Amino acid sequence: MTSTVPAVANLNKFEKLKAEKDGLAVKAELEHFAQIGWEAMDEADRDHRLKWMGVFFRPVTPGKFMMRMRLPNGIMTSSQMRVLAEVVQRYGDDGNADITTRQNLQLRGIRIEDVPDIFRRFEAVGLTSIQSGMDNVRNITGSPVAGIDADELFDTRELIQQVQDLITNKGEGNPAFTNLPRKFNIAIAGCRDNSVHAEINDIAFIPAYKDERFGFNVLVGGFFSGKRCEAAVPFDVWVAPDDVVALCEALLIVYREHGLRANRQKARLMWLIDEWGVAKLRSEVETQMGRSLEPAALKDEILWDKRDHIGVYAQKQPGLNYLGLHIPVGRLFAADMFDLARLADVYGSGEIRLTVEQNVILPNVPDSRLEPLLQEPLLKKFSVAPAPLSRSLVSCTGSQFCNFALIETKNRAQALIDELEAELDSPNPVRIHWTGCPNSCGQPQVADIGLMGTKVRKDGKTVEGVDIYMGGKVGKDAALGTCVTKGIPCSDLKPVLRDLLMQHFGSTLRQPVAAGS
Ligand code: SRM
Ligand code: SF4
Repeated sequence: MTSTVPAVANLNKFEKLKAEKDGLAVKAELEHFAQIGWEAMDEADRDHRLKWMGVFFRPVTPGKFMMRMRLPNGIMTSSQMRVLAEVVQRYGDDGNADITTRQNLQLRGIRIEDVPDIFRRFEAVGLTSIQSGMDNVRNITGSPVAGIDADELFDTRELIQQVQDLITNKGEGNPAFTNLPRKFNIAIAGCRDNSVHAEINDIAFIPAYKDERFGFNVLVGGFFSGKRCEAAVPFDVWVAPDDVVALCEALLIVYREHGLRANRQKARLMWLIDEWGVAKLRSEVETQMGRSLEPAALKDEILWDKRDHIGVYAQKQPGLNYLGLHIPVGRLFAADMFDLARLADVYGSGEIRLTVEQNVILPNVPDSRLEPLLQEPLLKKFSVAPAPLSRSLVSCTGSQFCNFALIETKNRAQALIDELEAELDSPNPVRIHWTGCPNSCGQPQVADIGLMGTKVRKDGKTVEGVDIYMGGKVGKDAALGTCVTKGIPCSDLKPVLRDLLMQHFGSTLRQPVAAGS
């Protein structure tokens, strides 16, 4: 197949960087980087190519890198969690781990001199962070209760592992997929509640039956960016589970060869769909696969509202339960991580799962172990029954660690929700998502109330503020929310949110609020 990569002179900065040296090449240089230290490293290697190994230079905390894992389907073992805890523990106050909106973990405080040793520890327990940043496929999301949900239609775990193995060559790195035009998101849903936010992925598989055969209808092109946000569109394709890996491979090859590369702002798959139309994309994928694909099933099986899995639930295996623990804004410290690993071992099967709402699930807890587990001190901090507004709070990283951020998010989000929780009785959870800039990592467009960081003028000064999004619908008939109000200074936000919660979500005041508060 002929590549349509433009001539070097027309390449944007990142295409030039990749043409000069593939990102994955730094894998062989990690010992050298560890010896010379971050300040002596070539800047392109340090600031960009290291992301192919999942190691992110943080201009906000120079010398303290972030490491983004790959946890297919958001599932890990207690041994893996312990290794990650040991990694962040050595960095004291600088070390922590955030659960991400892709069912994944990001570690903080990492020193370049430790990276080779960290990778050796990862390998020993089957962890990888490879190809988790830049122009690679991100963590592949799946139903967080795969294999344990009585109502599931398909257990997504093995399939997601197979797709990850293809893309990463079983964690070794796969040069075939390290030079995509841009990032690429894949999600596979096996349940009825669209637990993966299928509509915001470049390719998503949603359950659908055809002539009583189980398979997936396919959506393509969903994405958020600072410039444009689009829900995925139907690909008019149905595939049996056995064809999912081959379809992902073919689509990635077509995208790699034909995706637009001149302008990085217009390089995601949807921009190619704009140029080609869905029918041409499908026919190119069919050519790549060497066979035709079946048209989509007439209906899919996403029939429910989205569940958040917080609480205690019986599994499909009689006598076993899973517990969804609420992790405030997804932030974990080393002590929490060790404790979660211990709880998984003592009460469950040593397995820990993560959700796209940045929470934790402990599966396989026998009925007889439920009571003692619920009495564990960690469950005071990570509750199975959190207050309704905290329960559904999601936040991206924000300015504490992210240099794109226009505002601080996580700490502010939690503090504000605690204050609102004290003032309001709220009958139901309200999904409030904070994101520090228009890149939308915190997915404000899928929220009941989305808050997107911006800069605003107040009293003659530039201050941190938000644009407010509303109307995001998840689960069945998912739809993106839209911006309803622009430029609210964060210092003025509390009464605005309070009013929204009272007007639209049935919250009531516990007692009258003093004017101006
Ligand atoms: Fe994101 C870039 C954090 C999910 C859209 N994202 C970044 C960077 C790497 C920017 C940077 O280098 O500082 C952020 C790292 C900050 C840090 O230190 O933590 C960052 N994104 C995150 C995470 C950690 C947010 C969170 O707190 O959960 C999520 C990590 C997921 C993972 O495990 O891989 C995260 N990012 C998302 C999502 C949500 C999703 O995938 O469902 C989106 C929108 C969906 C999408 O991509 O279509 C998202 N991130 C972006 C974009 C805009 C992409 C674009 O096409 O323009 C950027 C900027 C870029 O890539 O140039 C970005
Ligand atoms: Fe950083 Fe912006 Fe993404 Fe938040 S939304 S993590 S501020 S890039």
